[in-house]
Amino acid sequence: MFQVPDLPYAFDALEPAIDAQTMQLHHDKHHQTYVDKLNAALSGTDWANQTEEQLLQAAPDLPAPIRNNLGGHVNHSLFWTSLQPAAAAPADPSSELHAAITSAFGSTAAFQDQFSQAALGIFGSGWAWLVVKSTGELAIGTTPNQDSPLMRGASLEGRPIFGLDVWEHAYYLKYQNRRVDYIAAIWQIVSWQQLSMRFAATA
Ligand code: MN3
Repeated sequence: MFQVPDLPYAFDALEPAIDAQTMQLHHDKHHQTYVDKLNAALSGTDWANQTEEQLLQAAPDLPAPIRNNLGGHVNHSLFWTSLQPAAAAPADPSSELHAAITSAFGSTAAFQDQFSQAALGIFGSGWAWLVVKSTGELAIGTTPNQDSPLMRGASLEGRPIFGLDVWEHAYYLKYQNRRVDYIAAIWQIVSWQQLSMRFAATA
């Protein structure tokens, strides 16, 4: 049985970038629903005894209700820990991640601009990602719906360093149609510490 992880901070900890009501609904309702539906879809099937890693590898063969809700669970679990209260620095990537970002995109500011443009350009619901490809290079990309870069055969495959939820439920209460403002605010609450730890783990 999969479970929703606790948030590592209070619902209002990401204010004003993300409001408390959005965080509560997003975590307690949306994420919980993905987990409930995932567990229900797995129940009584041959997939029920598989680990998360095994299921992600089996993604092309999974029934849609398992695949979609698995992605919802995996993506949101990564999302919560990608963020932190704005006051809880460090506000910069590690020297290793900084060097890799500079090599791949030119500068941290250029990375943020390219990532923001990718997130802004998603048509409908999906996620924007910074991943480490199998070649070891950093790349920016997007996935539709709840597809995860960890899923074999996904349109973007790699080890996720940062994922941004650009479904409307992630921002609509506060930002309505202004996705651009939501994306801009995210950079105030990105946990560079977490992103740097994930990057170090891919080395
Ligand atoms: Mn979401």
